[in-house]
Amino acid sequence: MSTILITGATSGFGKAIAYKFGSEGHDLILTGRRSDRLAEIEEDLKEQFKIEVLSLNFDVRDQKEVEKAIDSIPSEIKKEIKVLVNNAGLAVGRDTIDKGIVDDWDRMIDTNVKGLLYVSKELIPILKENGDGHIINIASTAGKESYLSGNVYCASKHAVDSLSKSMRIDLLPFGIKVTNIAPGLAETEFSLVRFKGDQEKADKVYQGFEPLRGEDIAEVVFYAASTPKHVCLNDIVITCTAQANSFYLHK
Ligand code: NDP
Ligand code: 8X3
Repeated sequence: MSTILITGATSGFGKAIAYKFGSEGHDLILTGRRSDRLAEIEEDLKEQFKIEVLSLNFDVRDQKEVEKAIDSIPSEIKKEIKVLVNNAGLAVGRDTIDKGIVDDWDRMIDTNVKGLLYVSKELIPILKENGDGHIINIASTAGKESYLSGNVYCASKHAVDSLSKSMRIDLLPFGIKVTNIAPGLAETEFSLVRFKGDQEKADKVYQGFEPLRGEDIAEVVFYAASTPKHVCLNDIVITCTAQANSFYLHK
């Protein structure tokens, strides 16, 4: 059983992915900024599944912190890491570009693009060394089509889509698989974060249809990580049945 490192494991997709891999007996390295949540999830996973769980509490936007955290992983754990799930990310705000807030833009670009790069930079040498590595990037349907007032979030996810393609090419000589997963609307804390804590606004996003859940994404991530050594799922778009793409949602 290999060890899986999941960024943004304190809620939503990341948490669901942790429980899925944990239930299948994999050891885990979980990351996030909310240390109380990390500790709670770590304890529960250990108790339920009798697996090893290491929590790393850092902000993916801080390159030095990322470096320090990954460096702190004990070597006996490091050598078991085969899968990196780059999941940490967020949308902040839903303004048209002319009304955009610079701090929102920075948070999205720094987290979704630069954070993903910083974590990957630290993990790639480990995956190279260990062999049979796999990077799974959580992109979005927002990275396939830009929608009204999605501007910088959509751009950041287009960047993830593009980085997945580039990583797959650059890492070919090392046998590292790269899978891009692009989910559509899913009910997590995503909209609560996007609307800066406005629960009513967040809830409205998912009214009138059945959105995806974290568990749906976890199943897909697990499937992608379970294909034979010679098979790489490159790009997976997953929406709820009520959604066709960024533009068409049947309520
Ligand atoms: P959540 O808000 O539920 O989870 C986001 C996770 O990312 C949290 O664990 C959060 O942890 C972590 N995170 C955010 N910023 C940072 C940071 N600076 N440093 C470290 N960790 C961070 O949302 P989702 O589960 O929905 O989102 C997960 C990913 O899926 C994101 O990349 C999102 O863009 C993408 N996505 C979401 C969709 C949706 O509709 N929900 C659809 C398509 C893609 P903490 O706050 O503790 O740091
Ligand atoms: C999240 C899905 O459509 O809200 O990436 O941008 S969407």
